[in-house]
Amino acid sequence: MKIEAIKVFVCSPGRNFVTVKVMTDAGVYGLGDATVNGREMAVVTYLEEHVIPCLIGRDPSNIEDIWQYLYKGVYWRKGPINMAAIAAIDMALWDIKGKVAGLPVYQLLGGKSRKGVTLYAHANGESIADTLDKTQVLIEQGFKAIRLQSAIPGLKVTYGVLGDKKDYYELQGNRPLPPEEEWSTPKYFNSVVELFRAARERFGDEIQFVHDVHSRLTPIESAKLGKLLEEFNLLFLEDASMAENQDNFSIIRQHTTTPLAIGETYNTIWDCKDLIQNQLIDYIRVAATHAGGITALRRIADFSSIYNVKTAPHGAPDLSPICFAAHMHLNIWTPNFGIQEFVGFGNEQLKQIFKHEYSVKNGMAYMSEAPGLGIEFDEEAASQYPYKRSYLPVSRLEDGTLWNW
Ligand code: CS2
Ligand code: MG
Repeated sequence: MKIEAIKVFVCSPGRNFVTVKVMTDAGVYGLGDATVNGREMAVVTYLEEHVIPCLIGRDPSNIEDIWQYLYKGVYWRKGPINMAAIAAIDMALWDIKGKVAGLPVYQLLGGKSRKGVTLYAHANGESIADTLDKTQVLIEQGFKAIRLQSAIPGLKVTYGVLGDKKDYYELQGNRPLPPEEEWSTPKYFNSVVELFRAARERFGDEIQFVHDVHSRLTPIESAKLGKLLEEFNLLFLEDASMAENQDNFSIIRQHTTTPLAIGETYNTIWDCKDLIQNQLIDYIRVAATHAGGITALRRIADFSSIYNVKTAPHGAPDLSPICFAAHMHLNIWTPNFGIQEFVGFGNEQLKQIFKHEYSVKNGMAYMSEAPGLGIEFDEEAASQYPYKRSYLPVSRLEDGTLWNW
């Protein structure tokens, strides 16, 4: 079997997604997600101009060799654009291999290690009360783990909070230039601890809570927050500090037992090796799309399993259902799986384009037994929603200093 052609599709059913389709001379094809939020066309060009020409004619069954060829062969290794391109090809090759074998990809990884995949959902509110009301709805839907993000009094906009937008797609999909958002750590500290105190008072100790700091604090600020939140027993505090400096987490770890999660902005095992082997974190959150695909995440999961670190793959609205499918196969197999972030299967347009049989019940996701990744991409439906440039916001402190969004 040989790779005959590779097509890249960009569609915008509310927000942009980059989808790769690898076609073989045997008529079997595979799908991959290459979406890098706010820089989608960089990946498209990288794939079309630099990656695809090297793959035509190769044997798609040689997944590992192709991964090594694309990773080491570029010389300029790592980075979000490069690794998203590799990831999409990798996911598609696993999809093909599963279809040829007549098996869902998880069977090729080692079979099921659990009945279903535990999810955590998002509760975002304009106030603490609104956030808790949204939490109540999710609990009634059966979720046992919920991420709480609440608007910060005194700030016009807060990360994760929808404001007047109806969903994440409306929030993320229409930013012709990067919107500027204000951040104030003091104002954040004035409300974040109260959020979790109120949540524990209202919901008791059974529900698991997570919180995403989104890299906005310095290590000692994160250490303070971790200590203040210890009494509320979070499942984890995510992106507690800037991810580039893995040493940040040595400082945080000395001061608090609140579990730490990081990884959505990492692109290779090298970005998180020290955190994992020094047990400075408890959950690694790398995403198949941003960290090199199934082949790469399998390696990171195995490495993490030696150091008591669980996987908690990133599952934001800017990762396509193809990435969710890849995560499902990894999550059902990974012995040290922790939890999967879940923001729903998307809006109605998304459901027209990406079709699958994954299901969610009582806060758990259940596998599709279809061969390969178990997801289909409707090119005709996708063509109804052409690419529309959109950016992530940038953040500034109240004095205008550019900060971490
Ligand atoms: C967030 C993401 O879900 C999360 O944990 O950090 O929504 C993140 O803001 C987006 O992926 C950025 O594109
Ligand atoms: Mg995050």
